[in-house]
Amino acid sequence: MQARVIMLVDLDYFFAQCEELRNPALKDKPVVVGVYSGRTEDSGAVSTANYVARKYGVKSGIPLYLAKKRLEGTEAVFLPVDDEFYEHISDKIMHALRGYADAFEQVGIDEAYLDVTQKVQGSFEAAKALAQKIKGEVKNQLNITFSVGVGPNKLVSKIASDSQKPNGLTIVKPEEVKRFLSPLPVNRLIGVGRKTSAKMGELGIKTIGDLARYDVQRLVEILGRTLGVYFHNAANGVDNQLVQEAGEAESISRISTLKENTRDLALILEKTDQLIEDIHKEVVQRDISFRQIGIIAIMTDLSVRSRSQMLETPARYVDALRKTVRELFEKFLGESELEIRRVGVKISNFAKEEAEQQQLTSFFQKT
Ligand code: DCP
Ligand code: CA
Ligand code: CA
Repeated sequence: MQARVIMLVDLDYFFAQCEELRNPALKDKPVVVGVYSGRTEDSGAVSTANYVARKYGVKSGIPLYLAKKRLEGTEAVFLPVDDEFYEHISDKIMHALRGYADAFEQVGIDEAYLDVTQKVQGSFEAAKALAQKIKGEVKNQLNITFSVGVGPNKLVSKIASDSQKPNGLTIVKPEEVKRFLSPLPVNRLIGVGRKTSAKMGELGIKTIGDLARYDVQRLVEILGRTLGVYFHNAANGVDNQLVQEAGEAESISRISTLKENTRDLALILEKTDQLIEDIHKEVVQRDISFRQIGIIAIMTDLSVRSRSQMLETPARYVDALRKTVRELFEKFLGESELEIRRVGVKISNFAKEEAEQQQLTSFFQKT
């Protein structure tokens, strides 16, 4: 199998960069974006700060009063978070990035994985050129900078993207993975928090290289099978997770021919109930929930019609399916004259907990 080429794009000092975008005069000043809890004027925490402010030791998570203190005597500008605006900018960038990838997966508001294996025909040199091109085009069109990591899988590209910021570009070829990861502290691996890293420290494991060399059997005894194996693989730069679009790309559908051509709701629902049972089995088996429900009707003239409904919250039960399918068919019959020959039910927009490995990473995913 051809080695994969995966890119992770992480937007630089994102909330603060958005603020600079709509007010370029901020650019040379320290900019701090924070969540004001409202108790006193300065209570709350820093969401992020631009790189000018970071020179003064201001960073995500510290209290606002402390940021104020560290920036005393500067022209620092403090702003409250404006999620809606950041989402809007994020959507535009993600839309642009998606076009460069064979497969695309957004993670949080300011990160996305791009599988570009086909696009660059497996070449890391070509991937470097592509990353530079994307950087240039996004800077030109949207005036936003970001850091890129390129590696043979998601794990390596993510760590690579963190290693040079802002506006960084870090390429780690398959043969360089070990050398790249080895000297880094273990807490650079997703899932190694303070507790785990303390535990590993007691075992003499300080770097990812230490962890990679550590006896996997021992690791499993200490951390349990799932974590032990996960960390062993991760430390060795092994990660098979696919880059895949969350939701919309996937759907489950069933179609079947009615006993007779009809416009009778009861007859139609009798058939769709069977289809729903079948779909639901797959929902349970795959342990997913869905947000979109659709119906398909193939008319006696063989034309295909469809209708769908987006739910407010993800559902996973038969009841929600039955109810929505019924409503959609009621409405559909009111709008069309022809008799129906075949009917179908389709669900999409999945939220999912799929393989064990994926569960692990989403569980650990830092935003
Ligand atoms: N964020 C937040 N609170 C945190 C961490 C982050 O509200 N404790 C928000 C603000 C960030 C955004 O999430 O702009 C993205 O987080 P990152 O960790 O990617 O940090 P930045 O994009 O701000 O900076 P960097 O240039 O280091 O990526
Ligand atoms: Ca990020
Ligand atoms: Ca970022």
